[in-house]
Amino acid sequence: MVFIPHLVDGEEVSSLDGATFPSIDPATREEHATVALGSAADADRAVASARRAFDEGPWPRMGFAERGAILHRLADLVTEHLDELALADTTDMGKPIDDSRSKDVPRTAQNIRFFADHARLAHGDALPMDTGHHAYSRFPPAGVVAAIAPWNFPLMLESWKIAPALAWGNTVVLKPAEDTPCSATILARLALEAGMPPGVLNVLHGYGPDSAGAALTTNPRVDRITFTGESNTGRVISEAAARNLVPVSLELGGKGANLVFDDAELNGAVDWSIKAIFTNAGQVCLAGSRLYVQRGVYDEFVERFAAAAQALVVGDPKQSGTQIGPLASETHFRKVGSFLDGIEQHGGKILTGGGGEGWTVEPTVVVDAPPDAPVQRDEIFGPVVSITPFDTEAEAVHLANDTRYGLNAMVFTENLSRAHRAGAALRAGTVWVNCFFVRDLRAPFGGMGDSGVGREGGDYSREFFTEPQAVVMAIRPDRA
Ligand code: TXE
Repeated sequence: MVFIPHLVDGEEVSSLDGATFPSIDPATREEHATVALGSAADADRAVASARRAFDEGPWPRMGFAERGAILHRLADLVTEHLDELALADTTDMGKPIDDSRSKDVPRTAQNIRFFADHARLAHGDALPMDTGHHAYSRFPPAGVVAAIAPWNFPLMLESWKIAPALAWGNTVVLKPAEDTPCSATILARLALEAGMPPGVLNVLHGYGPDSAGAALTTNPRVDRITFTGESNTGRVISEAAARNLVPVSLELGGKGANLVFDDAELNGAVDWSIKAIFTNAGQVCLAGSRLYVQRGVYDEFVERFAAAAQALVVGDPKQSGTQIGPLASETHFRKVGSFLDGIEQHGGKILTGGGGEGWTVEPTVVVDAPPDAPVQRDEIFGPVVSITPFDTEAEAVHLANDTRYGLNAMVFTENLSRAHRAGAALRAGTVWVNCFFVRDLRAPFGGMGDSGVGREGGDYSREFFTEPQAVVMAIRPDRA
């Protein structure tokens, strides 16, 4: 059995009390690794290491080019270890291996490179003042960052947090989700190999509430908390952060609305809508789980969409060609199952799917669900979509905005004015028109309402991971 240690101050270590927990492969439902189970004392040790590396170590004092070179070497190593990293995430949480290989790991390397370059090339304000002064801005690092990560895109989302934090000169304690510990430890080993000084990137394994995760959020020596996960967890973390007056960035759940108008190019709309809900078995905060289709194309769209859903390859996630693997854990499988059990009782009709073997749920298409049914309101985080017809643009926008979430929305139309109009009326952090999932890493990413607080990406990440400083200088008159 593989042992997955913490990584603290450049050393691979067990928990102080020797405790461990199992990591379960959801495809086999068997333990595939034994993981160090962090306690509050382990969290303190990891924060102390990051604190030392920040207060005394070379990392925050290096130039951007020097730090950037180490980050680029890390990205090179991530690419060299693509197979190992992809298999780690797939084994931990059941993501199809093709996706791990072609999306998660390459995007991890891309995140690291992007933020290394972004920090090196960024510029601030230079403000000549009328008063004989000159003001300019600086962006010193914030300090020690606690990064608490989810299990749905383990490595990719971890890199989305730690890359900007590191590029701007912070030190980090990363707590991966308990369901997906393996790739983070590999990444931290690669960071050392790339030349990152000990203590700059620490990895702490363990659970959230009353454990390692909570201990990180209450530690007064932490300067920033970045979290992705459940909305209610976000509330708890936000309260803990408020006590220490620590800025917190929360990327939480979603209930993405996907609007397909009569004039949409239907092949593309079907294709993107399938990807929007069934990628990663729907375990995506951005999932397009509420599909609204204009009446004129409703019947044809539903028929083609259901056929495409049935054609997806469900099976062994380690097998190339599989498009839908098992859900990430037994707990999550049971949660999705309880939503499925309630669909018909709440007035919905399952057109296709609903079953599955082991912890797998087949792509499930629901119609006729009333607006207040749980399938329309709650984040299921599984391969389950509800389709609802609409008549007018105003009605579609109203339905889309009738949610406590506000992470993302999609619009499929060939009408340029409608695309802009509807896009502007949608309360969502990201609006995709005739596409899905496409990202420019400079753009703001985040949500409103129950979907989170703050934005990440490009300058937005800089804002969060630094302490922007104004310097005002008096320019002395020439006395000569
Ligand atoms: O999330 P949690 P879970 C949603 C999705 C899913 C649900 C539950 O709906 O079904 O959340 O997933 C750590 N202090 N999303 O239970 O509990 C925890 O250890 C500090 C949406 O996995 O939020 C893990 O590392 N840390 C989503 C991380 O928080 C705490 C991604 C996420 O766990 C903590 C994942 C605490 N009190 C789930 N409690 C998205 N937005 O993409 C937990 N943690």
